[in-house]
Amino acid sequence: MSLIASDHFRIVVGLGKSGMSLVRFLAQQGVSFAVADTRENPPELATLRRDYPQVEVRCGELDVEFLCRADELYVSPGLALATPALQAAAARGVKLSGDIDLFARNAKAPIVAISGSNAKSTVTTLVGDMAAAAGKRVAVGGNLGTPALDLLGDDIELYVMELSSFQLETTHHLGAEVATVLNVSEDHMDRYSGLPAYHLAKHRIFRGAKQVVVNRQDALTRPLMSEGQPCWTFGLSTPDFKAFGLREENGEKYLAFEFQNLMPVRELKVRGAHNQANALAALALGHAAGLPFDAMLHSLRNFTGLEHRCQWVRELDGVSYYNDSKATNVGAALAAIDGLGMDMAGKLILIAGGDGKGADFSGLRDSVAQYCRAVVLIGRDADLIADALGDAVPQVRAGSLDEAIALSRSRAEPGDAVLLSPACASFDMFKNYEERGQLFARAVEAQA
Ligand code: UMA
Ligand code: ADP
Repeated sequence: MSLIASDHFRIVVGLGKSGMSLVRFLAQQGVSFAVADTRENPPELATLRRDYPQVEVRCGELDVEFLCRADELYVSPGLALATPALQAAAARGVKLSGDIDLFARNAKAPIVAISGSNAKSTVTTLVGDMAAAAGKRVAVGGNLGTPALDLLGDDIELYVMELSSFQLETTHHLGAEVATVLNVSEDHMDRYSGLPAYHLAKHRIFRGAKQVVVNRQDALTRPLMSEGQPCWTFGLSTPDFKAFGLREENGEKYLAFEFQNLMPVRELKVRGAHNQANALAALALGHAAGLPFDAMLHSLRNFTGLEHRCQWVRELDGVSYYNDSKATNVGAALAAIDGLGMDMAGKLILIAGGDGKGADFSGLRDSVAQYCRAVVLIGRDADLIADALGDAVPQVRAGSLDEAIALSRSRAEPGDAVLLSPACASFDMFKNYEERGQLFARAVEAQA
């Protein structure tokens, strides 16, 4: 049975991946709707015209009168709710909602919901792997790849969802079996008025959650209003009741739950303290969702990490090269600098810079001073980073990734590592972070 009223008229605003999944879903439900997009030629326009020629589409500047024909607007995550036409429609009583609300209303299996400024994709993938290893029919997606509505299926036993703050802004009720905000640090400050607004958006993930998972090392991950649900925690400290953490015994460090050691940390294939925290977060979420430890530990032992996240590329002249192109904000770059820095004898040559999205880079200074030999700056906001780092370590500018690699190579000493961890989005120089990471890896591999 459909959980969507058939006498209402809706407009899907945005015709990218989310918008197209909404179109498919609404058409299948047999409800009436139209589509709008601020772009003249949105990515899915040809598909819509081919598969749903009867659906009305308006491209270009949003028309408030048109939007007000709807009872409800399903707004794509890429479009800010502050967009004046959306606000004008809302002021006239039109409900603003999104694909995740519809997904939550129609999902019949428990949902593991994962947000956070960083590590969402890594932890979501891990929990998905764990559920599959436990023999569950699991659907994994959301901000990570497949749009939520495309995942719905009667045979699914568990949904593991990565949710961005953009998707959560339009989510009124999620009702997850277990929800977490893995960490909170500044990101997308070009879209939010400040950290409090971004934090509030992320915390909508806890609405209706039956259980929560909290990061002991980040107070901003605690639900603002606890509804008295069971609360599991993770962190790098020694765990206590209902907690996952690290315990050291006879010189060996273990991933541990309460007073039980689960597996030695050295059996993880991913590097750095931040990845140990990610493994613990995944264990906590999986445990709350009822997954058995043997299947979860099997997945952890086999997990080699996702592309562009602190990914080892090669060794050259005794220097390791890491591609962390996915570090599009300061928190992610800090995790990589600290995580790798404290794990190695040598120093880091950091390649950073790009589109800073209005971030404050001063948080990088202490870690750069502690772990880096030099910093090579690229991209539009290189000057902002240079000012924030001051005289922490020597800095040089590069006009391209190739030049950045050459400059890094000339400064690195055996035992060092060159780390591309930009702390910025890539759009000023590249199509996306994947292209930036691929070009870096290719150029590093081509070095003779
Ligand atoms: N746009 C317009 N006008 C519109 C609608 C969108 O100009 O009317 C622009 C937006 O400004 C944006 C771009 O189009 O730059 C894409 O927006 P979209 O809402 O159409 O995006 P989708 O294709 O639906 O993809 C979205 C997520 N994208 C964003 O949130 C920007 C994808 O996450 C997600 O995988 C997909 O839904 C399926 O759920 C990507 C992302 O970058 C990976 N997410 C951000 C991040 O991880 O930092 C939040
Ligand atoms: P997201 O989906 O939230 O962007 P990813 O798993 O793709 O997260 O990782 C994004 C970036 O965050 C990577 O550059 C990675 O090195 C960094 N990162 C990974 N784990 C952590 C962590 N626990 N805390 C902070 N940053 C992290």
